Amino acid sequence: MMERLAPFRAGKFGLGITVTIVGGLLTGVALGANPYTISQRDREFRPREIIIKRGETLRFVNDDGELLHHAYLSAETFEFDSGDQKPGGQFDVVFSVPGDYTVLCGIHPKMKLGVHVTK
Ligand SMILES: [Cu+2]
Repeated sequence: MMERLAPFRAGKFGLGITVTIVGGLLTGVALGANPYTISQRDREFRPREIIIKRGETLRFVNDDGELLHHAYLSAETFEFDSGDQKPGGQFDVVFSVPGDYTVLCGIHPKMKLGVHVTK
C-alpha cells in the first residue's frame, strides 16, 4: 500500500495544495533568487538551518512518502502557517522581515528549522 502512494510527483508538484495566505505571494517568488527548497522528510527539515536575505523565498516541500507535515512560524515580527501538507505538496513563504526564526511542524514537535534572515 505504502509503495503505491507516489513518492515524489515532481511534475505536478503542489498543484493541489496551492498557497492561499498572502496575496502577492506567488508574484513575490519571481522577485529574488530561486526559492530555497526545504525538504520535510523522516520527521526532519532538511537542511535544519538556513541563511537567506530579506525578501527571499523558502519553498517547503513535503517529500515524505506518507506523512503529513505542517510547517508554521509564530514570532512577534513574522509568521506563517502552511496548513497540513500532504506528500507531494509544496508551500512558498517570502521572508520579508529580517531576524532569527525557528520554524516548527505542528504534527512533529521535534522538527525544527532555523531561519536567519539578513537585511
Ligand atoms: Cu512534520
